[in-house]
Amino acid sequence: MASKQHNLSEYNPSQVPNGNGMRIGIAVSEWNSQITESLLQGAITTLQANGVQPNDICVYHVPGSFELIYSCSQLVKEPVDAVIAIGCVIRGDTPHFDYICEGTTYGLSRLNATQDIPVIYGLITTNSYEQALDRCGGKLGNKGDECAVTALKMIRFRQQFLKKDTQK
Ligand code: DLZ
Repeated sequence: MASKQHNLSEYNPSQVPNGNGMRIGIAVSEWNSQITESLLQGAITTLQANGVQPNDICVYHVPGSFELIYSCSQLVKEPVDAVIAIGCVIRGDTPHFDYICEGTTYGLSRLNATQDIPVIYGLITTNSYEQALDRCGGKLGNKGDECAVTALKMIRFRQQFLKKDTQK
C-alpha cells in the first residue's frame, strides 16, 4: 500500500525468500509506457537483487492493461513459478477507466482463484499522470519492487503446500 506510512519500495530483505532457481513471467502493458517500463525495471531489479537469475525472468509486452488478463492466463500455463501483471490506467474523461480497471482486476482475481500459479497485481490506477509517476519510482516508491517481493513470497507460500503433498 502506498501511503504516508509505507513506501512501495521498502521491504525487509531478511523476510524475502531467495529467488535463485525461481522462474518469473512478467506481462507488461504498452499503454502509458513511461510508467509501465519504470515498473518493469523496478520488478526486474528487485527480483535480481533477491537472487532470481536474469534468464529466469521472461518479459512479454501486450497492447493495454485489458490484455493482461489473456496474457497472464497463458503465462500461468508455462513453466513459471509466478506471474507479474504490470499496467497503468489513468482516469480520463470517458468510462473506459472504470471498465478497464474493473475488467482487468476481475480477470486477474479470477486467475488467482482458479489457477495454481500466483498472479501478482501490478496495475496502477490513478486519477492523474503525476500520481502514477509517484508510484513508479517517485516519492511513493516503485510498485514494481513491491510486485517482485510479493511474487517471491507467494512462491514460498505455494512451496509449503507442494512439500506437504510430496510428504503424503
Ligand atoms: C482504451 C484504453 C484507455 C482509454 N485507457 C487505457 C489506460 O489508461 N491504460 C491501459 O493500460 N490501457 C488503456 N486502454 C487500452 C485497453 O487496455 C485495451 O488495450 C483496449 O481496450 C483494447 O482491448
